[in-house]
Amino acid sequence: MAIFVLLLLILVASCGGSNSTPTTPTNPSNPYTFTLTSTGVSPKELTVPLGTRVLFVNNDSRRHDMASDPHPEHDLCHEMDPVGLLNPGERRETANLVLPRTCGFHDHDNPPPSTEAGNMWTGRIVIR
Ligand SMILES: [Cu+2]
Repeated sequence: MAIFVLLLLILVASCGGSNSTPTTPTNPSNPYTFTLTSTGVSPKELTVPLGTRVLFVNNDSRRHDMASDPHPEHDLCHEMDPVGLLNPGERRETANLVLPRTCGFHDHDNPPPSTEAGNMWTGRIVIR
């Protein structure tokens, strides 16, 4: 019986040491991030330095098709083009924002009544 208990202790001890592998985050968070939830885009505006890529994260349960203003042409800031359709849980970055200007954007599935604010699915990137 004593030998059985000893074997059991060795078995338990050897199992406990196997989960010490360090985990490194493969996707470091972008400080310039717009988050989409059921209450809309947050924040509504970000000021970023030249050359920045801005991340869009869809934490809503619905899809959102993020596009540059104006609707429906989407030709103000083509750096927004890589973002596009984000299904729930998806995230994607813009291209490098290299021109100092303000890029308005919106959810093409929930288009704004005009290019102005007043819609929960609109926002602005101020590049300087
Ligand atoms: Cu649109």
